[in-house]
Parts: sequence; C-alpha cells; structure tokens
Amino acid sequence: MIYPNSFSLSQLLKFVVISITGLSLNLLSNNSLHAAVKTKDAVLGKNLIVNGNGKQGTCDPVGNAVGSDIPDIPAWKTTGSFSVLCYGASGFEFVNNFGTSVRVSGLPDANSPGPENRGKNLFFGGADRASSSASQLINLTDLASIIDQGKGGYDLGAWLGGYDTDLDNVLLSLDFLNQDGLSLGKKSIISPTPEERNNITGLLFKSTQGILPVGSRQVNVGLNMNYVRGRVNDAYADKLSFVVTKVPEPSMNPGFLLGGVVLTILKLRQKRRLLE
Ligand SMILES: [Ca+2]
Ligand SMILES: [Ca+2]
Repeated sequence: MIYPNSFSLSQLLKFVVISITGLSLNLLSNNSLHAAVKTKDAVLGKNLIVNGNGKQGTCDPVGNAVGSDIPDIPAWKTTGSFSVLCYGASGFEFVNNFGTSVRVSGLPDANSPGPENRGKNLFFGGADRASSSASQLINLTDLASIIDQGKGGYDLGAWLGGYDTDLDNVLLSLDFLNQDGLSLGKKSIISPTPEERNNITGLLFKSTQGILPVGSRQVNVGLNMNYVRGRVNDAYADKLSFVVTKVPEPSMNPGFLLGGVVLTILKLRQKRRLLE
C-alpha cells in the first residue's frame, strides 16, 4: 500500500518541531542577551561607558578603604579592593614590618598631571597589597547593521597613571563578543611607565582606534589594576571613553579620480614605448 500523505505529514511535523525549537532557541538567546545588559543603548558618536569618570557615587577621602568601606561604584562590577579615590585624598599612617610608622602621602590631587575637568573622583587600585579590577558590558545590538558592514569604527581613550616611581599599573581592555558571548577579538591600552610619567604621580592620556569585528554585539570593558609593590595598589584611571562612529565611504573626489586616469594614461604610454 502507498500512503501518499504520510511523507508530507511527517515532513510537516518535522518542520513544525524545527520551527518551534528554533523559535524557542531564538527567544532564549535574545532573553539571555538582554538579561546580561543593563547599560544604555548604543548610539553613534557618544561615550558608551557608563560612569567612566567615577563621578556617580562618593569617593574615599583617605585612601585606606577596604571591604564595606569602599564607596559604591555604579555601573561597574568589581573585584578585590578596586575603589574610587578623591583627588587630594589625605593618605594615612601605618606600621611596617620593622615596627616603624610610615605615612602614605602625595596621592593624586587637583594639580597632578591629569585630565582637565577631572571632577572629584578617580578610579584607584585600592588599599590592599593586591591586584583588583572592574568591568562593564556594553550592548552594541542597536549598531549591528553598521558593525556587520565593517563600518563600526571605535575610539578607546582614558587617563591612566600611577604613583611616583611605583610600578603598579593599569590595563584597560575591550573584549568584542558575538551574539553567543564568544570573543571575536581584544584591544587594550596600558598606563604609562614611571619613566614616561617622569616619576611624577599623575595620569596621562592613552588611546587606541580600530574597527569593530563583524558580528560584534557586546563589548566587555575591563579595567585591570595590577599591583606590583608598596602598601597600596597605586593604579589610577579616569575619564574612560569608548565611542563608536560610522567610518566614511572610500573617497571618490574628482581630483582623486583624475589622478587615477592620468596615472593610467602615463603607464599605457610607457608600456607602448617599451613595445615600440
Ligand atoms: Ca573623575
Ligand atoms: Ca603601590
């Protein structure tokens, strides 16, 4: 016996199952993407880092805050004793391993090398002899069509620095993630060495530019404060900025085209001369 409808029925059933499964997978991945993102929607030409200057919240006026004494730092997920320091923090005294009282002083203030309009606060590695970090996830979904044409240009900039001759340092990194949260590439900038700062406590401007990898849907911004020595982690950062712009079309100005035509004619003449 032949059942003319049995094949089409099973095919239809398979189609329905695939459709429903596919749909639910899509819903799941969209939900998980949206659940992970709490930052503002991405727009061109604006700084997409939230609270990149540390001003949303209070600051540590001394420089010794650890644990629950560390000020709240809106928009950032932190590890260790990552903190926000007040410019001009007073510093503090401590007793070292030899029983001697030593003072932490000369922390960055309003007159240290650093950004204009620096506000009251800066990010600080923290009052521990340990490294620390902060990160935030930026949602790029709204810019997907530009990014997937390979036209999502980005500019990462920040004021990064350190203390006197101290080697504690900062790494500010971008990790470009696809729809599934998989890394498509990384880019980073690092704080100046003590020599680059002339062994002066302060912050210098560092930046890097590039094109967002096609398929980027989120970028994880990481601020790693690397401890090397001393009583505290003197890695400093302020005024972090990550801006996406649409890169322009290739230049097609008349002069450029004319130049190309002239060059082609000259080459053809040269070729003809060689053949003659
Ligand atoms: Ca600031
Ligand atoms: Ca230190």
